[in-house]
Amino acid sequence: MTQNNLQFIGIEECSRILHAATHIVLTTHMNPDGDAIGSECALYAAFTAAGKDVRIINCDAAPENLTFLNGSGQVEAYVPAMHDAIIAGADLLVALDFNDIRRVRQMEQVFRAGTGRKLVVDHHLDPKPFADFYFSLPGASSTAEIVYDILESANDTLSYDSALGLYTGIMTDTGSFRFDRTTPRVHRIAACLLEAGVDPVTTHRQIFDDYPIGRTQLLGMILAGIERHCDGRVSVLGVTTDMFVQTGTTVEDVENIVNMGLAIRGVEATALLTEFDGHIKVSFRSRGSITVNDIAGAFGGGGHRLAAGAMVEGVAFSELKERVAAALCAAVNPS
Ligand SMILES: [Mn+2]
Repeated sequence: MTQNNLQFIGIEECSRILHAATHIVLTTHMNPDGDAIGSECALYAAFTAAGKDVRIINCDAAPENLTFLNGSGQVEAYVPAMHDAIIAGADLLVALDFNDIRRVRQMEQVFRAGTGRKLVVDHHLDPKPFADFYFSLPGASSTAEIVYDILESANDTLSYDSALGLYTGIMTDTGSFRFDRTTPRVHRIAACLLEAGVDPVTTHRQIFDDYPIGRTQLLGMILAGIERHCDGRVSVLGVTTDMFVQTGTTVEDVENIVNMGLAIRGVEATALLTEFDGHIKVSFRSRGSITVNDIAGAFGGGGHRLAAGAMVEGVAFSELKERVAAALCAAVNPS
């Protein structure tokens, strides 16, 4: 099926493409999250077991709270001199958990130049042209759910290492099984992953309850500065570089904090602005009355209906905060 000239494929063809490859490079988006790293680790375990040469090359290193994943030690942060030849020589490049090549930042050129087949496996809306094949399921809870389907369709026994990565991806992208695409099927898959040996208590603790003190101090600063707009229907949170310096934290420590903006009675939509590396990341969340992927699109980004984001450069932090608040207010309160 083609749409906007993109080649959309189903699970059988996706599996055929994966199984036909011998030298595979897996990659994912900047600031990788549990779904990104978990999906990579799951595929890494399955395909190395099948005798393939697999490398995980990302534009950013794995966050510290995901280094317990078996396979996360294989995640390599992109260095041109080390990795350009490997990417150029791969017969398959797999883009996991993103659908816009700008999301790999400094790896964009080498990815585009690669002569291997390029396959997107993803669950975000509005894929952009840069790959040969798109296995795109915007209704899926997570990329890990899609990877589960791929591995299951091969009828191989799911290894513990794969199961741990998939559980991590599904759990983190569903906000610990509470976001809107937490379907009966998601719980059935989770059950299979527990049967494969995953310990849900330890896994959740390793990801969410093992932060350095600075993260909690940063959270305090962010929450102290919360703004409410249009009669409390919109909230906006902000993190500046200065706050990272004061608490000894990094952008990794902001993961999931945006959801706290929605935890307030009456709030329908929220945004979190994060200033780092000379740009500002804006994360949008909606409780359901409005969709935020189009709002993120107006700022040059995209994502899901209820969770989306954008990277903005060249706008002052306070000005962008006002613009974001205005865009959310206009959406919840259309004139
Ligand atoms: Mn995801």
